Amino acid sequence: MPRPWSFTALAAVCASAASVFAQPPSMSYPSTGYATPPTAYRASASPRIEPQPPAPPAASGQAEAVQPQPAPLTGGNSGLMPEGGKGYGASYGDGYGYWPCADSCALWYGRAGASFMTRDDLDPVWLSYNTADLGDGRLFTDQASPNWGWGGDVVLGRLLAGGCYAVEVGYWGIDPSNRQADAFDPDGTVGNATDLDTVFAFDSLEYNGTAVADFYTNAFIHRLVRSYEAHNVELNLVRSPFYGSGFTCGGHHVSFRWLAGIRYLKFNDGFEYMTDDANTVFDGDVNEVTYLIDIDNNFIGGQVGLGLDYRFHQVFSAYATAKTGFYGSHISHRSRISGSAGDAVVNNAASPYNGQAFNVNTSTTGVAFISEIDFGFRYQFLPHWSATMGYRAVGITGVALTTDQIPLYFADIGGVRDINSDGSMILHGGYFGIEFLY
Ligand SMILES: [Ca+2]
Ligand SMILES: [Ca+2]
Ligand SMILES: [Ca+2]
Repeated sequence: MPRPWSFTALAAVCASAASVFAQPPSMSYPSTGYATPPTAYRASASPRIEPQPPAPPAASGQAEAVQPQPAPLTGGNSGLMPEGGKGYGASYGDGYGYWPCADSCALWYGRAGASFMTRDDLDPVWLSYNTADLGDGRLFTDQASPNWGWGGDVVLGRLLAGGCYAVEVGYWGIDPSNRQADAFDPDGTVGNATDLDTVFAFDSLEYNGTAVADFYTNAFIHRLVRSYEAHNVELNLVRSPFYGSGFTCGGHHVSFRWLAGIRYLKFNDGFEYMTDDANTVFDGDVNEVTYLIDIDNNFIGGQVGLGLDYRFHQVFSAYATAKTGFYGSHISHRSRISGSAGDAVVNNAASPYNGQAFNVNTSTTGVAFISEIDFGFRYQFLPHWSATMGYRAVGITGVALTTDQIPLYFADIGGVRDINSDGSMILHGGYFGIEFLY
């Protein structure tokens, strides 16, 4: 692995190698169909080099030690860093980057891009109905089904051991805009037999001296607002890494990677079920009540993974990765029923929670599994640069979701404090980015 003080020597080696080798032997390429490479990478009119046995590492800094091997190109999970040669930058004769498997000048790689992802929705929860027809559900949670959202998607890797390993840190996240669904009085006239009501009894809860249920019954409007947010950070040790090909120096079109590391994933789930008993405008007046649930799931744990790379063309490759891990979770939860006049409170002398507010902040710890599959394609459009497009799906068990916290009996504050964290969900979607290796 090059040290900073040897950069100059290696750079000289690479530069001399680039002028010596026109292209790897034993390869034939179509004469058209590829973009003309930058002049800096175009080969000179050097003679074709006949196949050579693998050369020793270029530790001596001599040009003879950096001859490309005659092996065919392999995937190496990238079109960026082929194996074969021992001299970085040895040959870009046809606009392909024949990068070495080891002993490379390259130390860093990365990707900067964006993801466009969503979460799966749960079975719909029924919230509101028409008092004249119990079968006429007016509001369900899936009417505010999860949005798709954009987010950053970045990777930074440092090659180790001549490119055979890398330490890689990555981030992706999504923060979509909220979804909202409204339900109105079915016939437009509040106070008759055909009115808007909620399926929740709200039991003996009172808000501003009146039963909470009264604010939801014969209401002008019910509103549901749902939100979620996810952020993922990983630190992995990668064998035969993202761009590396140390594992595939023998030269195959198919290669494998493995990885092991740690992951932190934060998933927030938000839910607000609101009512307005005076008009259809939510402006904070005392006749408006909101039932809010907000949950932060934090997962941290170890994972292992396997990757498969397949180069099916000089500049096109495909890859797939599977990861799984075991996680500890820390979950914080809030449930609250309130309005501008304050919190709803239990008004039931027979209840152990009499007088307590329905405003609960609790947290818990647990365990979870997180697994991910990821596949995509890579197009190397310049020797140091690729464009990538892929799809990932992340499955999580042991997650606390808002709609799992709705109690059967609202006055049971103790039951509301207990967090139900046996849910599962999937985050999935596409991503794309520009990759580099230097
Ligand atoms: Ca009505
Ligand atoms: Ca009412
Ligand atoms: Ca209002």
